[in-house]
Amino acid sequence: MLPNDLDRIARQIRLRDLQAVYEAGAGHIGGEMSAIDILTALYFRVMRVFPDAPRQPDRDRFVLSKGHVGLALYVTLAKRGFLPEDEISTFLKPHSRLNGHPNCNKVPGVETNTGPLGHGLPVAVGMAKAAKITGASYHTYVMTGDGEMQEGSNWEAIPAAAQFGLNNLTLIIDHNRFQQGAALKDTNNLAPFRPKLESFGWHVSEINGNAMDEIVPALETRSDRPHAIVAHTNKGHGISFMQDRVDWHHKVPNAEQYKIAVAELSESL
Ligand SMILES: Cc1ncc(C[n+]2csc(CCOP(=O)(O)OP(=O)(O)O)c2C)c(N)n1
Ligand SMILES: [Mg+2]
Repeated sequence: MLPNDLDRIARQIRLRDLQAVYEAGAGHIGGEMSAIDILTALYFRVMRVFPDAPRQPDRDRFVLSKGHVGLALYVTLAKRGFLPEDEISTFLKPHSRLNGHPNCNKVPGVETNTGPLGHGLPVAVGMAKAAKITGASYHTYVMTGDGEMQEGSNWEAIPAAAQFGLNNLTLIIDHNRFQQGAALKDTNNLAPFRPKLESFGWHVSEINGNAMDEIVPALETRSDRPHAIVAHTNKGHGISFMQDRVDWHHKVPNAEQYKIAVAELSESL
């Protein structure tokens, strides 16, 4: 799939995500918009996945460690054929499989439960290590938030991955510069990430995480070490009035804002 096609799919996923947040009256729209280009590249270009056989042993693994944006993953999985697209309208409804945070026992294609920040990377290290032990050929990808990197558990997993020589592991940090209620720089500012990751023995790439022509080659990069992609993104990317505004971490658009956002995202579908 070419970058232009991927961009079109990402816009469609953004639009469906926005609609679902509006209808459900809840969601984490800012961090969903920042992550969707990377999710699109993973599921529509880079990863080996089997929507009709989601547990196929050779499948590549993806762990959405920033589980609060589970909706973005559901929309991506639905578009890729893992679940019916019309199921998205059940998001957050009683008895729906599509909870606020992803549940691997309910949703096909979800590899592990996430939501409590700081757990996805340690789990992904385990998945990659398991592949080394068994000789399996799958690659493991994991996405964390930049605020999430403040969780100490990540900084135990990072040197372990280097020690184990996990060249079958790719960490993507969605570096949108905001966490919940504050900018990263005004709290425990871990940026810049690159020197810290390099000092732990990782191979590091730094990209525009909302530009398909940078995302795809970075995700396809392989080295002899675990690979971290510091993806510079915009929280709320694609919707002008949400971009880089701290309050859009989990605010829900009103009717007027919704109309504007739909118009912006529909522009070049
Ligand atoms: C352990 C833990 N503490 C707090 C929360 C509540 N919480 C949900 S999202 C969030 C902010 C995360 O910021 P970041 O990782 O930068 O995510 P993004 O900007 O991509 O939405 C917080 C504190 C949580 N889910 N888990
Ligand atoms: Mg963030």
